[in-house]
Amino acid sequence: MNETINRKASLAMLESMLLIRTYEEKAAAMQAAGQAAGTCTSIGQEASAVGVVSALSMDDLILTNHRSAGHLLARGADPARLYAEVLGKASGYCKGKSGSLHISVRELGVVLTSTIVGAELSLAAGVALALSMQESSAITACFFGDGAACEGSFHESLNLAAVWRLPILYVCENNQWQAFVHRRETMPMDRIANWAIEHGIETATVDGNDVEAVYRAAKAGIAHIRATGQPYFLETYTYRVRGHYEPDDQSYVDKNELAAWRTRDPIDQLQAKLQLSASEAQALRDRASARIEDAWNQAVGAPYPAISELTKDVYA
Ligand SMILES: Cc1ncc(C[n+]2csc(CCOP(=O)(O)OP(=O)(O)O)c2C)c(N)n1
Ligand SMILES: [Mg+2]
Repeated sequence: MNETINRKASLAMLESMLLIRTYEEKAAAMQAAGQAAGTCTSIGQEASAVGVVSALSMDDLILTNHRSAGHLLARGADPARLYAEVLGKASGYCKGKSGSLHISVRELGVVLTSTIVGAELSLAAGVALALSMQESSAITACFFGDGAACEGSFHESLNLAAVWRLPILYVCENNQWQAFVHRRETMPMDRIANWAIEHGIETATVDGNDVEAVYRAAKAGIAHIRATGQPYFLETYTYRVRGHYEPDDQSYVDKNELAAWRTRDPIDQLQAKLQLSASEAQALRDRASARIEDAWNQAVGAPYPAISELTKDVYA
């Protein structure tokens, strides 16, 4: 299947990537200025989030990991409510109680953000099983990293999904880094999809910096899930351009490798492909900046939760 993408759809994906980039750059800048807590950005990986999320239906469910802002914004999350969550404000999606690392947004079908590396994989199997038992046609998209693929829960989840025929779109964002350790040091091969093949799961590895290629591959994977009732494994091959979290001086990073990947920036590449004029491109960037500035100001001006909220929404 080779899904055609019209110019309007490509422009929408470009705008979505720009919004994510601007949101995360602002979050990092505010951390550096001492005005926000540390955060994990997905700068350089925006095409993976936008390509996959654009291919999903709104009734499909999403589970994600600590690098989740791109997935949330691509799904339509309000950046003001995301910033409010990071700042601990009452208007945050989880009333300011989750920060960026545990956020869930029920109305957007984002079931959870897992900070336990690999936990989203085992939970995705349960979520997909629940959908199957409800005879829902929705699928479960599970985003995780190459580091999570080194956890035992990765193989447990893939095995169960294959044996129980669970409608899961596994999205492995292979960004070459696992905190401060390069992927080369933790696994013997380059393509994580090879492990999924051994579990009897159909796979594709796609250029994770090409949003149109990611979108097409995700559409094909989703069609496979719907046609066969089997899981599908999509590996988006990409690179984490900033540090593991903010702040991170990246002193451990190979400068040549980083420079080579910077030339493959997903936003620059799509902008060039669409042959936008300098003023058209600037207008898109200005629009993203204005929206993010407004979102930040809204979040800063929002009230903190009342003291009486302190013991609500907690287990003990
Ligand atoms: C079970 C567990 N072990 C270790 C950590 C610390 N930790 C947080 S993120 C991370 C790296 C995860 O790498 P990857 O899955 O590739 O995701 P990425 O950060 O590259 O997006 C580690 C080791 C954790 N949160 N949970
Ligand atoms: Mg990684």
